[in-house]
Amino acid sequence: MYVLYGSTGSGSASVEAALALSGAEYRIVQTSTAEGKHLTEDFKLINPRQQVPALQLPDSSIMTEGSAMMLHLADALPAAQLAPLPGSSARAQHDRWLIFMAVNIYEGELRKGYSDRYTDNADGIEGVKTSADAYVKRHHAILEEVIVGPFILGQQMTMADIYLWMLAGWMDQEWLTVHCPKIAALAAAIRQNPLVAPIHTVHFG
Ligand SMILES: N[C@@H](CCC(=O)N[C@@H](CS)C(=O)NCC(=O)O)C(=O)O
Repeated sequence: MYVLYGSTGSGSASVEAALALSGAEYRIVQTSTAEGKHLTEDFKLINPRQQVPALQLPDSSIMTEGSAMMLHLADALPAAQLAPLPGSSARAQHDRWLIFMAVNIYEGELRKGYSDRYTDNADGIEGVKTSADAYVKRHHAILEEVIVGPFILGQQMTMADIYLWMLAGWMDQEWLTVHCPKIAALAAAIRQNPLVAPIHTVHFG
């Protein structure tokens, strides 16, 4: 049994969808960041960084970093075929774009959401937010150009696409539809998957 420590609308959404689509047995431990549930001493033992998602594996070990969870689940539950074979060129491209999203887009979203953490000067907070917004959009635009369609690598939906569905959920939907129609269509297709639809509603309404 997998145990996912997650919070509504957070980075745990993609891991929850990946678990559901992989047919894994899992349960969610609600760790609402809005209510400060991640700031307890107990949760610090689970993730010293005090962030969600955190994932307990069936052997009781715990991992953090959502993008690493997506890669791990692809390999641990290969029957779901949510990533190209390890070692293949297609897998290299898959991992490349998944990490691209984690270190650029997700990180940029954190600068938007927690702008005060990125400056010592209260007057600088708004600037952090607006530059992060432009940064996130620039990286969505880069991704838009490389999407083969309908999914990032072509016909097969992968963990990278599930991760992108989550990132797309955090975007201004009007901007996304106008500037990144391939991302908007990919996210809509994943949202309509019967296993993802209820998860989408919980996280994005
Ligand atoms: N690098 C981590 C980032 C995780 C992260 O920033 N999670 C946010 C929610 S999306 C969080 O827990 N925020 C609460 C806080 O930092 O106080 C990952 O990719 O999993």
